Amino acid sequence: MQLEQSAAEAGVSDFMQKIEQAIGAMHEERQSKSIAGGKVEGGLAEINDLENLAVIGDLHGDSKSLFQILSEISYDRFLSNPKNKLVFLGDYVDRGSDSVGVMYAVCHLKGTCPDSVVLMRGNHEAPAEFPFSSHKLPYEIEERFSGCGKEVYQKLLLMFKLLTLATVVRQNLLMVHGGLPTEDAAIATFRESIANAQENHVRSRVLEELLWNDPRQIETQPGWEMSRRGLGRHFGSGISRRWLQAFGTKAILRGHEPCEGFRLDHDNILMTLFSCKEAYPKFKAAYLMLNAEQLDGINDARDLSRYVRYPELP
Ligand SMILES: [Mn+2]
Repeated sequence: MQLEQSAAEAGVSDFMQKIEQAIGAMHEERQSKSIAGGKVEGGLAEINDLENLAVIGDLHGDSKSLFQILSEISYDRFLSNPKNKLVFLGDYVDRGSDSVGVMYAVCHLKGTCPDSVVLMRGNHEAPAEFPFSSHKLPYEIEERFSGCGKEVYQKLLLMFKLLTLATVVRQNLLMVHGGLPTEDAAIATFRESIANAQENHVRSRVLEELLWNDPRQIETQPGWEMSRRGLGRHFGSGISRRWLQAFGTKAILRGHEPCEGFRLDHDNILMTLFSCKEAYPKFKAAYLMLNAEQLDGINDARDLSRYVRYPELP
């Protein structure tokens, strides 16, 4: 694959250019408040008019999984139709060996096919004010582009601010990276709280919760508990139900936790999808591929699991 080779060989100026093109595309989307078939308000994308949907979960620097999935969905043809959407759930970097290659590729896809690609934000693309331990991206960049690491990383931080925080498709599917925010005020103002989460992240927990939360079985009030991750919270099925009701959607799709390709929680209204293999050899990589008719037919996340595919990895 040409893209795979370019990602492996790119020099610093080529890489910087890809990041700038992705920034330009995402900036334009926020200015015009639109993407083909839908609307964009800050960190929230809502897409109604759609033909096919593909979703890729956490990659964590696993460019082999990424290029295998891209080849299986025939990405050139898939992305040439602006009514098709390839959505990434975030966590492109860290843990695996090729964060730079993955970032190069996803920036290229967003830069060249802005209407068919949605890049969501993971906790590994968090603002610099969220210190967390496993962030080796800055070192990997410096290793590859010695002497230019700082400059490249600063540019990536600018790009991270523009990544999508929640994507709603056909009023059926609500996608986030980690989980749903637990506070009543965030749920009451659901569209605005997500749209403005990046801008409000110092005084509100919404961004942190979208990026870090995990679904758990929690029966007791207030329906959430602190997370052992140090950031974010565990949320119960009551919180999931309230968000589904707010958006009028039927299922929640998120990444953030390794699993056997996918996992169902909260009485099958929530699916976790994971797409990387390299850093988690004991788990499975998977992705999702379905058309609008199939999406319209789902009643919960269990129905979505029919459309989970496993990339043929060595
Ligand atoms: Mn994550």
